[in-house]
Amino acid sequence: MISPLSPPIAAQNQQDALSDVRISIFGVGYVGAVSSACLASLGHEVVAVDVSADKVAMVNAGRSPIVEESIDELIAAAVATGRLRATTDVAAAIRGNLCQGDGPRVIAADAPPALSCHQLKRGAGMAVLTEAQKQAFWRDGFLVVENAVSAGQLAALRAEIAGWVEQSRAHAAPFGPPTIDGRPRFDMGAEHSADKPALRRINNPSDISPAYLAAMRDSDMTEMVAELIGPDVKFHHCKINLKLTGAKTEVRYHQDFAYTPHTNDDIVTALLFLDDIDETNGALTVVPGSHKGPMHSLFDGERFTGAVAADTETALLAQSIPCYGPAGAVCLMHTKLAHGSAANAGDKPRGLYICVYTAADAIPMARNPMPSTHEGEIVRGKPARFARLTETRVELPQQPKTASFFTVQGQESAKAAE
Ligand SMILES: O=C(O)CCC(=O)C(=O)O
Repeated sequence: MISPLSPPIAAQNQQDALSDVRISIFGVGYVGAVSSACLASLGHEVVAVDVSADKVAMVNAGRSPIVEESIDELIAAAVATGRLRATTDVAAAIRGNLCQGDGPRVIAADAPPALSCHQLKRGAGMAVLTEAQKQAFWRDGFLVVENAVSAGQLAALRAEIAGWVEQSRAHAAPFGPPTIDGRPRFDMGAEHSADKPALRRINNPSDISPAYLAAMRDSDMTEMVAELIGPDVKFHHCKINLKLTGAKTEVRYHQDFAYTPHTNDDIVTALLFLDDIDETNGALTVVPGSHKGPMHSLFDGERFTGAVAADTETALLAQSIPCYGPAGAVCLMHTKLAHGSAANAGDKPRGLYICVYTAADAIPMARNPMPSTHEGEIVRGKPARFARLTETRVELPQQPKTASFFTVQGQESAKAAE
């Protein structure tokens, strides 16, 4: 219950001094709605921000989006006096241009935060990545940043995966709505069974899932990529690599550019952690600085193996470091960075949502190994009028025919009984 708002005399002077504080509160859940109502009834000017247009409309109509004693009256009174209003416009709320007067400003968030720190920065027109982070990316060829999608986005992505893993139990071989080049959407390792699913790949989930499409198009991850290779950024393809517990999937060392050569290498592979990743569950490992060259061939003679030669791999592994982080973190990786990963030896799954973005003026020099209905979509800025050429000689990859590159790298898919 909310206590009646009659501040004690001792607090009255302090309240008068603060009565022109302008406050933006993010989220009108229990904490945000109650705080907004109480602070407005104390005389402050409050702008409540929420992603839900319905909640915002309720507050502006003088009604509470939550159930709590007295809150409807407080909100109705605060809205009637003009001290409380609600909006979905994050930027305006942060910049303060919804408030009147020049009093001090406070920005507060509902708990759990309705908006990530990156979203608040974006809303205020600030960069998501710091200069030091950008320099680290160009120096090392990779950067791990936490909270690259909101908590809500992450939950939606994980819920989709759980559903797809369940579906895979009913299949003995790669299945699903085909990709636009006619290959199965879902691929499982040879060890897959109904009891112990080994779903290892979902090709272009953004083609079939609104949650994956939204995370690809409009998340802090997208923004970070734009700050590295933007302002004009184009989507190339995406995939999910899963290593469920007991699965044998590993990723042999390679550089992505050898699969997806373009006229220039302003290309970022963003690997979003769908699970907490540590030393137990097959973390991505990378060789810092390897994006500066050389490019390693993925051919053994005339055969495209999709991986570097064994002795090269040994040398790269000796210089490699792992990328750990909580679910929701992203590893932003330069397209020429050498990387791979071992099998999951632990008891928790490891999922990565992998989105490939290019500068708009990087033009493919080979067919997309995983064509998407969204290929070429401009996710930030505008399309390029000119192609930018920085590459002089590139080895052209072979087009995959099977459900995923794991087969190219020598790891068979599950097979239905004859
Ligand atoms: O799943 C991983 O650990 C790395 C993914 C990767 O290198 C790829 O799919 O190209």
